[in-house]
Amino acid sequence: MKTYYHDNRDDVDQREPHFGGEELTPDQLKDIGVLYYHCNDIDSVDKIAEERNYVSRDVIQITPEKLGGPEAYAEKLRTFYAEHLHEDEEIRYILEGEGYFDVREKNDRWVRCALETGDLLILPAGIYHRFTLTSKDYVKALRLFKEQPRWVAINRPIADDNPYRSEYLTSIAAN
Ligand code: KMT
Ligand code: NI
Repeated sequence: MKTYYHDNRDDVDQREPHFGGEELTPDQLKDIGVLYYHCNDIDSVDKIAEERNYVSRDVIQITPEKLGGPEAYAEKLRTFYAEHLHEDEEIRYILEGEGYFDVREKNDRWVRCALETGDLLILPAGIYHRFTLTSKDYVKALRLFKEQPRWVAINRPIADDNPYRSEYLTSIAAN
């Protein structure tokens, strides 16, 4: 995985790299509660799932064909790319293909996490983020979840008042 500041250019397709010129270290990610692992096999994923009490999982495959054509695909891309948060951790393990998760750092700048096969990313509850596929338009990812996942995306700014947002901000305040 590569992690860097987003260039914030909105005249360029969201699926392009948007490299802003400055990379971040895993420690800088950890400071905002984002964890990253590279798992070469499913056993290492199972271990993380077990440690964090994830009991269920499913596989999501995103391509224009799977979604029923370019228009439905474009609509899906827009939905994923709306800035939002969840009341649960979001864990994604890339089985095939690529994707970008953008997360907000402390000064509200976008940080782009470029994920490839074998990358596993954990986003804490309450962090503002968004997702896009890359120009390859293909990703197959494993989603881990607990019994009753609170996966509803709550968009910004409605989520500003969400208790999980406050809790998250408190958790990273000392870093
Ligand atoms: C999300 O919550 O944005 C997603 O699940 C994106 C697809 S998983 C790589
Ligand atoms: Ni999300």
